[in-house]
Amino acid sequence: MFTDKQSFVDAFKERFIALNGKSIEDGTEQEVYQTLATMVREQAMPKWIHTRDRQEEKHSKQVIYFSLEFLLGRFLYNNLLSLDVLELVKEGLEDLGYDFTEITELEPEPGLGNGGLGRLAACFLDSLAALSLPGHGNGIRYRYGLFKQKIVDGYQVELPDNWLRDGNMWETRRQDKAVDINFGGWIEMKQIGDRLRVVHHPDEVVRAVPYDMPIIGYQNDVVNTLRLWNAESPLDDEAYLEKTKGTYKDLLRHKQSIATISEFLYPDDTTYEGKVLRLKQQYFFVSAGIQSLLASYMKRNKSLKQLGDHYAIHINDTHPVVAIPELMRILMDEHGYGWDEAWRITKSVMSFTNHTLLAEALEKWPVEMYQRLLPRVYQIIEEINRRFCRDVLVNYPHLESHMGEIAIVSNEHINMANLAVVGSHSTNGVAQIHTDILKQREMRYLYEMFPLRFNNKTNGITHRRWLLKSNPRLSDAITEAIGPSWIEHPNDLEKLMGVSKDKSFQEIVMDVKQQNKFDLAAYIQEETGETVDPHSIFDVQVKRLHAYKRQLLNALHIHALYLKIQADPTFTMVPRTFIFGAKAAPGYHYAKEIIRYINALATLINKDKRASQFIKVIFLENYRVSMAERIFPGSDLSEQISTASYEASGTGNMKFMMNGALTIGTLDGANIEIRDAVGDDHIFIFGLSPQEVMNYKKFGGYHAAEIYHAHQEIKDVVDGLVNGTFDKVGEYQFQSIFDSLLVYNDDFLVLKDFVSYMRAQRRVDEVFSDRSRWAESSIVNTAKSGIFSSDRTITEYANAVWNIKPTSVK
Ligand code: GPQ
Repeated sequence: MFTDKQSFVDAFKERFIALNGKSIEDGTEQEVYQTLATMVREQAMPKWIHTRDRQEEKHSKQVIYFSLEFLLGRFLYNNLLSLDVLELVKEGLEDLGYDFTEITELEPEPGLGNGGLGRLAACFLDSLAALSLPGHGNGIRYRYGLFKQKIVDGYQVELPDNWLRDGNMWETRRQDKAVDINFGGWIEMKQIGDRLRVVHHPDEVVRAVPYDMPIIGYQNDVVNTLRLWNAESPLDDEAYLEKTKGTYKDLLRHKQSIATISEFLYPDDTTYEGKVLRLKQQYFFVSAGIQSLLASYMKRNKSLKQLGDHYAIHINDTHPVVAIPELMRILMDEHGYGWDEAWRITKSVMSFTNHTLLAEALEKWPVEMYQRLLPRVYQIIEEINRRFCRDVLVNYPHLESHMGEIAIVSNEHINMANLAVVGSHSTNGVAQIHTDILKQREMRYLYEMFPLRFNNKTNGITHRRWLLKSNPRLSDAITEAIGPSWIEHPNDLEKLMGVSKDKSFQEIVMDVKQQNKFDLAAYIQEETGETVDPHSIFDVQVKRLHAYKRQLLNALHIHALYLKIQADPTFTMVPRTFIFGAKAAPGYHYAKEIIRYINALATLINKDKRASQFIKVIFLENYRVSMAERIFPGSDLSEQISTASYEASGTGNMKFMMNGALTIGTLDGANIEIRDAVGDDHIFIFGLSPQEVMNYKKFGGYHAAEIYHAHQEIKDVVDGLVNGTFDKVGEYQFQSIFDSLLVYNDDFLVLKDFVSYMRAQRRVDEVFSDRSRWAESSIVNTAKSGIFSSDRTITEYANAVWNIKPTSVK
């Protein structure tokens, strides 16, 4: 234990020698990182045990957040901050001659998620612990996280992310808590005593071994747990050879096939992949999570009747929905409950979040695949479906004609979203508009049947990572102005409204932004070799690449500016740096073409002497959590330009806002709530409304070609995709993008919103030229961002969905 700088330095020297068998003078930075992490971990261990004891002792109800993705980012810095030893460790290490930042950056980053959905899960864990709520994560310990992106000649290339190579300093393997998971085989009904029992004869058994990671609450002594499961063989090698009479080669093949289950994260964001391996992953971590939760519950209870008073299971998107029939199975087959009782218990435990309206993301598993892999679970799904359909016919006969849409099994597929709504007590969307569309359109019939189950929980982000940690300059300026209460109560950021018009505070905030922009410019230089003007507007779009997110609209705007600069020797504008970061799913060819287009624009513009005086284009490769932490603080303008009604919520929008960037955006997802919070004067809204978009989609009436022919500026830009412009910089044409707009009629209404977007961008220039106005807007954005702290979101879930209470452990 260390409590001041000197005791830390002494302990560090001793630990260094003990761990590395050499003196600190001969140590590498990697060894310094590992020694430090070990010490921080040790500091957390007693609190971890204490938290578990207190939560058990007080019989606190707990939530287990089941998620196939946790996009965690690095821990060291945040853990030091949470344990309240950041300053002393920083100074201590510096006394020892190390660069603290460099050491923290040696930590491999657990990128166990794709984008918003996975990062939301990570923010939620942070808030649960900070609010002293008994809430833990359950997921998969992927051997490889999300791929590393390289850009080669403008093309995205994927490389494996071997994040576990040098070990994960935060995890603890808990072999004693391993459980077995059954796949395949056949089902037998057997008379045992006076009961007919279900016996499953699996043809594959996989051992799930948990690795626990501490989730340290912010200066409150709480340490919750993220439990990640690793897939292993249940037999040791000799026993396997003995049992199967196989060869050594068979053994290796068997081990490999099992390890595959926790090998890698599927790199698709918002699209659904119907692969057996993915289904295995889902059942693997869900069954393991439920078994371990029940084992711990049964230590203190005899009956499972009150399970719902002690545990909540949250289903993050449809990926863990198999939790519903799996809990039913265990209650009935292993604990002897009848259907009705098991069903009541299951519904009381389960709650579900939907994260998208995109049809291609809604999971529908082929019946045949489920039957083969999970025969008993499938029987239960069929019975849930049978009872549900009967309920519809008896009590909602007018819905019979919609049975195909609302049934759990139809067209030889299992509709996982329907199963989630029917088998849980709560279904929520992630922003008000998204929930409204779910209720009125996507799930309107289920909403009619179960109106009380539907509710909204607008997403949030942890202000501890996304402001306090990543933007120390702004954090200090805020604390200087309004005191430190906002750290515990982010709504107190609102106090900044009192100084939003104060010229001297405006100057402080503008200066902070300028310093952050210098840092970001230096980072860009390091990463890309490109020099950017730190006084230009830093206009940033960072998020997964997806057609609906419309990076294309941004790119076409840049292209249009380039053409203007070419055509008009007197042209002038406020200088801009356009910054992009985006990974595309490896099989998403169109998205990869957009990346190539952005890079082609960068090549064309950045080497053009005149154009590059006004605009520069930067594509930062391998966008990830740690890079995001560097980008938000130095951004002026936040691009949130999805086709209205397509982005369920967005969370990057909240991170920019909190860091004082102004949003240019459509009325989509949480942008609407951001607009409501800051007011129209402090945001640049453009484009079609959600209703207008939905009307075009439903009734038609949009013709991209008409717009193309009616606006010379648009025609010139779109033609530029294919007229040889890019041959000058050695890039090929962009025929597929051209075709998406004109042959396939521009699914995402890019051309429809183009003029309105251009106009909004010119308003940005105007406002930016008025330093005081911009500063005021920036302050208002930060001031109003408190409601987008995930502490607010988690408090709402805790009260209205999970019914869990803070358990103080101090
Ligand atoms: N989201 Cl379904 C993902 O990141 N991945 C997914 O597979 C699905 C949704 C996002 C969604 O697109 C954003 O609008 C949300 O802000 C985010 O989930 C968190 O709810």
